[in-house]
Amino acid sequence: MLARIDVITLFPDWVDGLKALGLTGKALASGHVELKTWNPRAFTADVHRSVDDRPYGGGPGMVMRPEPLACAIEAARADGAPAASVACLSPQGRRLDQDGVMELVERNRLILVCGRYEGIDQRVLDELIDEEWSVGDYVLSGGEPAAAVMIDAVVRQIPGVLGHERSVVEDSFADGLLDCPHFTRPESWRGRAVPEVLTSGDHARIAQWRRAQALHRTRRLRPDLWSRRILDPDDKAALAAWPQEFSDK
Ligand code: 4GN
Repeated sequence: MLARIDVITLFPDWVDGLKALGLTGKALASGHVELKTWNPRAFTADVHRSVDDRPYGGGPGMVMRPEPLACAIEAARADGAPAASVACLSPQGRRLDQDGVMELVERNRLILVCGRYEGIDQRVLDELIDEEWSVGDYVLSGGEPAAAVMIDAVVRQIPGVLGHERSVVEDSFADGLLDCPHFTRPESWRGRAVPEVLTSGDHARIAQWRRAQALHRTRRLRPDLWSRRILDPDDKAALAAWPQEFSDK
């Protein structure tokens, strides 16, 4: 189970911010997982502490210099228990989904490398990076926001991190489905009533309604997920109990 995350970054504030905020902050403060940042700038030897340089072959922008980055990765790797791999966040990476999150949380340690500028020198990737992950098909100006997304998704799966243990299993995607709708007081708000079933106190019926809603939403909004779903007995029971909710209204 994940106990430690190391992030190699020129902007440690991006990642250290996670320690102060919300659920990730609580998980880090309570010692469920340790988060440590390593700044390549601290591994520079020149007077200007430069971490980037002009690209061979010309062109716009700068490239991260290999040596400070490599030294930061190696320092992180040498500190503490061995990590199975070093990962980099990039648009070329494996697309992160809930299955990927569950794989990552099983590891004892994650080392995440955040690139900046036009990119990382390819030789560092070849020499020291074992895997690449992407949080979606778009370009960010640095790997930090992608790392923050990955860290948040992973940390909330560590047992004991969520106050309500049930919330994790009932989450969107825990079961390959989108989440059901949620309601709180008042029972009527701006002329909109809470679905009657939710105030019925019939917990089995409520669970079936929620499942039918999740199935309906997934079919309507995410046909890609829907086409891969094999309806299990609970799905079929929910659909049989709530045919109107599932039909397209
Ligand atoms: C990750 C990193 C997008 C993602 C990134 C993503 C920084 N953009 N989709 N940008 O997960 C040059 C050096 C681009 C690293 C990279």
